[in-house]
Amino acid sequence: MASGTVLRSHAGGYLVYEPELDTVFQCAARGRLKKERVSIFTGDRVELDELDSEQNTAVITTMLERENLLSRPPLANVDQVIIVQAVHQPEWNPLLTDRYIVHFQLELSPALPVLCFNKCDLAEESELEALRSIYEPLGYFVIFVSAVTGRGIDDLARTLANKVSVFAGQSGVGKSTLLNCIEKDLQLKTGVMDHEFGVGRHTTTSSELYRLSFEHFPEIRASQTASWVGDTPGFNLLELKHPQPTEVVWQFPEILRLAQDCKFLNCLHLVENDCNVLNNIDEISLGRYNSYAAIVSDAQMEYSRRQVTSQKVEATVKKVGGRGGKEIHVPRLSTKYRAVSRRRERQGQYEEIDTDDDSIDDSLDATEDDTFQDGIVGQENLD
Ligand SMILES: Nc1nc2c(ncn2[C@@H]2O[C@H](COP(=O)(O)OP(=O)(O)OP(=O)(O)O)[C@@H](O)[C@H]2O)c(=O)[nH]1
Ligand SMILES: [Mg+2]
Ligand SMILES: [Zn+2]
Repeated sequence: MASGTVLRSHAGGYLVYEPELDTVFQCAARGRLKKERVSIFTGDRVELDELDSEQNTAVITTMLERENLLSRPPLANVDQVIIVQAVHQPEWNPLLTDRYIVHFQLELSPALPVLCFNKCDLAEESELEALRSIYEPLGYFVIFVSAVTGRGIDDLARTLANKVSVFAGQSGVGKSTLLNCIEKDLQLKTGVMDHEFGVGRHTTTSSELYRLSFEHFPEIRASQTASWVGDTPGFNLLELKHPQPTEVVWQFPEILRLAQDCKFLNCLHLVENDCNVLNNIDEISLGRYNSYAAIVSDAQMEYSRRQVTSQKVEATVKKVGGRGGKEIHVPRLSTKYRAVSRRRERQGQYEEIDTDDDSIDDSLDATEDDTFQDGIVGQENLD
C-alpha cells in the first residue's frame, strides 16, 4: 500500500507527496473518512489507493496515526516550531514573542520552540547580544539570521535537517523569504512592508509543507533523510492558547524557579506582599516579567469569559504522587497525546461498524485549510 504526506488542501481535496514515486498526487478522501469525521490536515501521513501516475491522482483510504497536531497553524506531526521575529521592520515586540513562546510550548510540550531573529542586517550587534542574553540562559536555542546578507542561514538550515519544522511569526518578519534562501526553487511569494504602519501585508495565506532538498548546502544534503518545513500565515492574537492563570508561571522557567519557594498558595506573583517572586524580581528580566503579568491578565480574562459561557479551561499541570511521598506538579499532556479512554475506544468501534460505505467522496467542499483561511480574517489585532 502506498503512503504519503499531505502537503496542503487543494481544490476540495489534498495534495499528497508519495516518496517511492517521488510524485505529488491530487487526492480525494474516501467517503468513509468523511463519514467518520476524520479531519485531515497538512502534515498528516495517509495511505493511498487507486494511484494514477498519468493524471497524478489517487484516493486517500486511511489516515495514519498522528503524533501531534498544532491547532494554529493547523499542522500535524510537527517536530519543532521556529518562531521567526524581525529585530526591526516590524520592530521586535517582546510581549508578542513571549505570547508565541507560551502558545507553542502549550501546543508542542515538552519541545521548546527555536527562536529565530531575522533582519539582523538592520540591527546593531549590541541589540542582538541583548536578545541573546534574555533567551539563551532560559534554554532556548537562538539563531540570528539575515535573508539579505546570508548571515546565519547555514545554522538555520542545519536546524531544519531531518525534522518536520514550522515557521511561525507575525506577518512581514520574513518567514517566506528565509525559506526561499534555504530552498531557492521554492520561489515563495514574499510581501512588502507597509512602512507607514511597520507591518507586513499577510502575503502567505495558508499553511503549506515543503520538502527541503538542501541543494545549496552539500554538507547537510549528504547526511539528511527527509526534512520538511511548513510556511504559515501569521494568526490572530485571539487564537493564542492560554493556560489557567495560576499555571502561566509554568511557561516561564526563571519565574517558576522563584515561584516554587513562594509561601502563598495559588499566588499569581503579581501583588502579594512578601511573595518570593516579587522579593527577587531583580533576578528576572523586566520585559519577561511584564510579559508574564500581561499573559496572566489575558488568562484571567479568558478564564472569566469561559466561566460565563461554561467552557472549561483545561489544566496544564497535574498533581502526581502524594501517598507517602511528596505530591509534585508535572505538566499535563495535551489531549492529543493522551491515550484514548476505554469508553471513547468502544464508541469508535461502534462508529466503525456503522460505516461500511467505502465510496469516493469528491464533494469535500470545506477543507481544514479553507477553514483556517476563513479564521484569519481580522488579523489586524496581531499587528
Ligand atoms: N532588510 C531585510 N528585509 C528582509 C529580510 N527578510 C525579509 N525581508 C523583507 O521583509 C518583507 C516581508 O517578507 P516575507 O518573507 O513576505 O514575510 P513573511 O513573514 O513571510 O510574511 P507573511 O507571509 O505576510 O506572514 C519583504 O519585503 C522581504 O524582502 C532581511 O533579512 N532583511
Ligand atoms: Mg509569507
Ligand atoms: Zn508569589
